[in-house]
Amino acid sequence: MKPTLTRLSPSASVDEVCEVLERDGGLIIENLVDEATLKGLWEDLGPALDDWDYGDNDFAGHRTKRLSSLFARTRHAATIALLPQFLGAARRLIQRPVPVWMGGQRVELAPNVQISATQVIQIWPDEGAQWLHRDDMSHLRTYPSPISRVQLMLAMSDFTTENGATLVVPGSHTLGDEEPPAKDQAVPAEMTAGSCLIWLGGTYHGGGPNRSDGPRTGLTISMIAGNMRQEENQFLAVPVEKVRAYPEEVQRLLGYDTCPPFLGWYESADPHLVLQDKPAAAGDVTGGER
Ligand SMILES: O=C(O)CCC(=O)C(=O)O
Ligand SMILES: [Fe+2]
Repeated sequence: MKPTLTRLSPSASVDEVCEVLERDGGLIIENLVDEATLKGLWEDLGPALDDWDYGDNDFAGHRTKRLSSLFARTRHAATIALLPQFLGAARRLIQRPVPVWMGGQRVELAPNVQISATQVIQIWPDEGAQWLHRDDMSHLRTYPSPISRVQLMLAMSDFTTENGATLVVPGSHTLGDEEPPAKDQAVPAEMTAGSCLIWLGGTYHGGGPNRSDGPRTGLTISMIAGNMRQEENQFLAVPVEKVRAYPEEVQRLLGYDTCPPFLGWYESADPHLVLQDKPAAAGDVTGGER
């Protein structure tokens, strides 16, 4: 029997989201994003998408447009990254403590989370199905594996079976490395504009084939553990003056943060200091003699 994707309402709690994600590896939250945010995203991203070229390989697609650097292109990217069920679930599932010895002390340290990749993916008519994959293959994860990536796909237009709704294999997040994903178990994440698919880095999925006569547009943001390299280089993607205009939580999610105990330091200090107006001092990060 073909599995299904659980659908939750926008009032779903982080507990519920985590429970379903751990069980199924993916779910849909219907009508999570309001009209005004959707409209703002289209205003900010639509013109660039119109001018954008298609991809040029089998993974990125040949009839698919991919627009990245979203935190440089639209402030609404922050609204999506901060959706409580998405960020809350990512924090809960990724920030799991790991025991280490610090001298004679057994201490538990948990990673922080950070934004990994941001992209609008617009699949045009006659695009074929993308091959099923795990997104955390970019970090060469082997399975079984702790959860290190949680991802969201916002439907900026309706997602249907005909127009290329993301294909998801529920339950595939627990498959071992030697087990290939079962194509016949892939379910299209059909959802209306404003709804979101959330899935784990280990869940097999892929862009669906577009057999309709119009494009399908989705916006994706992934969260990963802070001790992994960001897939999209956010320090190059988002100019620092744009980073400065975001709230501190977003700045830290973009990578201006350390992962416990001290990964990512700059001048032996918290890299967030480069965004603050601090006088240069020894050990400070805002300048001074090196
Ligand atoms: O566009 C989609 O529905 C999914 C695309 C995808 O999974 C990817 O490019 O990694
Ligand atoms: Fe993917």
